[in-house]
Amino acid sequence: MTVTIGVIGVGMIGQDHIRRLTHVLAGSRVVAVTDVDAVRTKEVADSLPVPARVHATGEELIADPDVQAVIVASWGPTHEEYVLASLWAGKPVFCEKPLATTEEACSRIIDAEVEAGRRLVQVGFMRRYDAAYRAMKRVVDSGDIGSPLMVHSRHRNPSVPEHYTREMAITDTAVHDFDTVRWLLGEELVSATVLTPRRSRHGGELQDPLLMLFETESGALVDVETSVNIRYGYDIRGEVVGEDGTVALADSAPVLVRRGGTVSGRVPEDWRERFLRAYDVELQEWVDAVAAGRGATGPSSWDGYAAAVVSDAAVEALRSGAKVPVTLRDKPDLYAKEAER
Ligand code: NAD
Ligand code: ISE
Repeated sequence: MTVTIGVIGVGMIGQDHIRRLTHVLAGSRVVAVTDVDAVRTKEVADSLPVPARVHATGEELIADPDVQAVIVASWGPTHEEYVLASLWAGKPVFCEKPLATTEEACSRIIDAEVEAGRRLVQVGFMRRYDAAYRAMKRVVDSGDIGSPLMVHSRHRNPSVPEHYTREMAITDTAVHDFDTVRWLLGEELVSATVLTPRRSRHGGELQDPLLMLFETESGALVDVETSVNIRYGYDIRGEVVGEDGTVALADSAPVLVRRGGTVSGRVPEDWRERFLRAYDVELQEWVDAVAAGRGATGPSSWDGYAAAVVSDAAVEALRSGAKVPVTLRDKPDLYAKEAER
């Protein structure tokens, strides 16, 4: 069966997902697209081997009977309305992170999915599909390094677009680290503190970098660094320190060159390069799940909600300088027995 997909938002990641669905992955076809940028939408639609239908709005695309499943890749504040509309239409929806930009909006999505009675939403936390992160989780789960005591997470971007605000270092960037740590440790974060070192001269008005500290339910400590103007490349690092050992992501350079008394290796240019294969696996597993009649797999609305609540607490901690508690609503049964991916 070929899953027919409609894509809302054809910017950077929307186009990248369309490319992989069309030229790399199996079992799906992009049949419809929409974006508030009408010129870009038409260009993207016409570039496909079988040109996609262009819709004027996301709502119109979701209502299209030829669209079996929806990808939401528009700006974060627009996600809620499209995910809710997909749920009300009973269509599986893959939503890029963040699921939505506020706790309340994520909660409304959870309520609608619970009402639908089955999982239909998958959130684009692609690190869970990265081979290195998966290997790291296997080590943690095996117990070989003992109980996790600390996690160090480094999230470095060479630069960010002009519209990027200081809160986005938390809501748009570190939100990946929040999900990764929850998934790696299998527990929730319960408090947030944010420290602000001297600003990088490359960040303009941005408070960059940030150093965040979180406590987990079991009492482990997590520190997350965001540096979003680091210039030298896109660098993602992680380490779990356990009672009996540690596990860390290895350097992501495919080869190291030794020459003239130095060792050097490539640092990825951006998220597309660093997580290329992770996005492939993520979307293929989603397509396969939809084709098999399962509405979703992997990161759920609950995961999107929990990451958003941590983001909200960290934003408050950034503004107040205080330690802020993270308080989650009760977890609906729908999400209780999720695949531990
Ligand atoms: P982008 O600005 O390149 O593209 C966003 C597109 O959405 C633009 O073309 C814009 O015109 C369109 N848009 C805005 N409002 C819309 C609306 N109401 N309806 C339809 N289209 C609308 O941004 P991007 O980098 O592609 O990011 C898009 C989303 O993907 C964001 O939520 C971002 O956080 C997420 N993202 C995730 C990853 C990841 O690693 N998983 C990487 C990049 C971006
Ligand atoms: C971007 O939206 C992503 O999701 C990337 O993975 C992240 O590294 C970057 O900071 C975000 O802006």
